[in-house]
Amino acid sequence: MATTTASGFIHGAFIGNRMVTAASGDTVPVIDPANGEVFTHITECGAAEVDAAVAAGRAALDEGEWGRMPAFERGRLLARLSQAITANAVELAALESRDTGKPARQASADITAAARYFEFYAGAADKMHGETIPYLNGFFVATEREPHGVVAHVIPWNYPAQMFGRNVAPSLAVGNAVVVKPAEDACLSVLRMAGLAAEVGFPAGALAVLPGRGAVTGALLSGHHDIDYIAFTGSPAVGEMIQVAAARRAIGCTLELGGKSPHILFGDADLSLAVPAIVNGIVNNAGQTCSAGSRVLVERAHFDRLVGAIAEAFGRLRAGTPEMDLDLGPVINPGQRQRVERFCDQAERDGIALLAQGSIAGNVPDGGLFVAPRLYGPVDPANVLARDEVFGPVLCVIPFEDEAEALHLANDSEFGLLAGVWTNDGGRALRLARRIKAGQIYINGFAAGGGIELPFGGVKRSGHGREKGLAAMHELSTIKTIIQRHG
Ligand code: TAP
Repeated sequence: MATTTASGFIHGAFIGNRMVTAASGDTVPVIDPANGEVFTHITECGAAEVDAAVAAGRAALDEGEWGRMPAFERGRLLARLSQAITANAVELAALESRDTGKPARQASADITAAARYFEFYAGAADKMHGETIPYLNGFFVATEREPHGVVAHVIPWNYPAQMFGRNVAPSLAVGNAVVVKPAEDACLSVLRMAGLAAEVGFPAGALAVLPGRGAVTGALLSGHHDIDYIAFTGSPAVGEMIQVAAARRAIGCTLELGGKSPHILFGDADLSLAVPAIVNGIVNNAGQTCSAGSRVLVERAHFDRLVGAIAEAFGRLRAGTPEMDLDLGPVINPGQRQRVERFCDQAERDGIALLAQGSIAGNVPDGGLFVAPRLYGPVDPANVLARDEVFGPVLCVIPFEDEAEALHLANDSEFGLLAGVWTNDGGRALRLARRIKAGQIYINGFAAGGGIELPFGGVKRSGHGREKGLAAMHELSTIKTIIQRHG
């Protein structure tokens, strides 16, 4: 998926099952977060490429093989793509590590998850049923599920391969033509998987990938007059723009905008389960996870013991290059590192105690974008560290007196994506789970993002709509009602 031109080695866009470079000749440099150096360039798609991708999708639906393909055959193609991703997993994981800085094991797990998305939706493609509806005498009424049409998927840099699977697999499964705008910082695995889709037989136009900056390619795609739906994952600020772009044309959109997800940790919790899950929930992917568990609400009567156990584990964490394969890699770009450091500097100015700090391996390259994981607390619930999404390996602890205060603090956030409840009191856990305002609640477990089968998404400023599971197929399709008079 790359070509050599006068301006160097460039990763092109994927349109109509071919790799093309932008007519403008514009490119964007891509840095390796582990050493801060530019290692390749991507083409930057402009209006010509966005028009071409959307038109190819429209033609694939209206005139091409894709729009006529039976659901079970779509499923077979998805299954073949899943197998191709698995067969190329080593290469894809290496690309993902280079592009994002992820430790090798985490990148490899992400590729496995991407393949699993296609496997899951391959099996589901021909199992979306309509229903019949009793109506007036002399009428037969049935509903059927239809694709929206040409769907724009704007995805972020934190999990490029997983985001590709999470968005593209259900969207293709229901029969949409899909146009993906990956993030400029990390899109190489996405382009490679699009190439694999062509190799396994997806017809031209079913899938396009348009690299480029968000303010250019992303804005052109989300504002395009001929798209039928937008699925967006990223920051609340850009999410608002996407919602406005969708509203202008009265089309639907899904927004997944991150969170400030709490753990509620009671004194009776099994710490052998809770501590590793809480630590991993903020350290995985260097904390750059929308569903990271970034605040821990701790029962005050047991504060020292509970927080001591988390601090001990936090102090052992180590950051390093993908090849070192330690607990976390670098963050994605210099701006992201500055953002995390700003929060830490502010915490120090606010006099918040640093309870534990992990380390950065001594032999990482000088220009690497590494951040040592930090645990702060106790933090005032009104402090910016307790309220804003850091998007880095920074965890804060907040004490609570009782169940009522824990519930209040959990819900005292503009976000509502995930929550974890840690207690051996089953009644208490379920009471809280039912009253916390969030899209996913874990009890005695926590996996940022959770399984492929599990509907996922937020409430409040975390966004709306559901991804993953069969819910994603409902979100990415619409219902048509057919009413027939038969006399
Ligand atoms: P965004 O800037 O929202 O980027 C997400 C996607 O939207 C990328 O593909 C981006 O392209 C694209 N985009 C940017 N501006 C656009 C526009 N005007 N129109 C259409 N698409 C546009 O999020 P990010 O880069 O992932 O993170 C930015 C900040 O948001 C981070 O500092 C992070 O803390 C926070 N945040 C991120 C997330 C997730 S899940 N990523 C969740 C919550 C908060 P380019 O990347 O190529 O510009």
